[in-house]
Amino acid sequence: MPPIIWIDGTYHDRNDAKVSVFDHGLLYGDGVFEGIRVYNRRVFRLGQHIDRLYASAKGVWLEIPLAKPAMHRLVEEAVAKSGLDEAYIRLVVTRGVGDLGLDPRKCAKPSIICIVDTIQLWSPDRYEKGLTALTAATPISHRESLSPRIKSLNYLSHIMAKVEGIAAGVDEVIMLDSQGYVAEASGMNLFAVTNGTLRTPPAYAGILRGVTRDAVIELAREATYGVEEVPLNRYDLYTADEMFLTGTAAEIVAVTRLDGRSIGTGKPGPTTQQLAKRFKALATRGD
Ligand code: PXG
Repeated sequence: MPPIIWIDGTYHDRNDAKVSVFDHGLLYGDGVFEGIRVYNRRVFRLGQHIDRLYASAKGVWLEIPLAKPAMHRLVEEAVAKSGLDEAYIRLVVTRGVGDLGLDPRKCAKPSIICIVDTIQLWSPDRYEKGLTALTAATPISHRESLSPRIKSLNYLSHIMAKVEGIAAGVDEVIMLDSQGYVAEASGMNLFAVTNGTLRTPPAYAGILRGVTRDAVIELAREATYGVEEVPLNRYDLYTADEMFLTGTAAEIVAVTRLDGRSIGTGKPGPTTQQLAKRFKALATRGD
């Protein structure tokens, strides 16, 4: 019965699935994670998620005590055990138990956690009407501070941005990078559509390279849309015909109002709708 929770080799019930207060994942946000979807009992792009997890770990000098093929098997086994057709997987690797100092060498062994559960998405009316958003004053972290390409356990800047959105009564926030270019939403990548061309910030510039973002770029090219990975300003969003966000949890969702301006017609546009349909087909097909 879900949730299925696996910690360092043992399955646990929700009530006894616990980590130590000396785990540096808790004490310092020292660790990495992935959020992954299951459609029709098949894990969507597990290979890409596992590659990103190991790259994030490498980026923070953390060696995952499990080889990639074994991590693959662990996730597949946990999903099978859940019996869920549609699910959300949270894979977490923490630095492990250490002392109260921040030295990671004091942590004997990283902990691996795998949770399989269901997920609450935006309500259906948000997909129909699109989201409202504002530009947050909180920027994403500088690429040479904590690289936004690392999916780390430290999400405080994204949470602070989210709090700005909550305080202002909008659904989502758009975050800028430290140079003022448009970067991403609180847990989603962003696209602007102008004259049939999709534009999205370049992944190497220091944003999370989303698995959904990559899939949408492939689908858009298949559908003969132009796709450009270019630095974007807020002006490019304000003047776009359509704008949408992509993420594992949300899939594809339109933004129809940003900083008090209507984007395009103020309704989810045809390109967004078409790509959302194509994404659903791809995800349920499972490749
Ligand atoms: N940017 C950031 C900062 C993210 O955290 C994405 C983009 C989209 O990437 P994927 O690979 O999912 O297409 C993410 C996604 C949530 C949530 O509740 C989302 C993420 C992490 C934690 C929670 O929506 N990551």
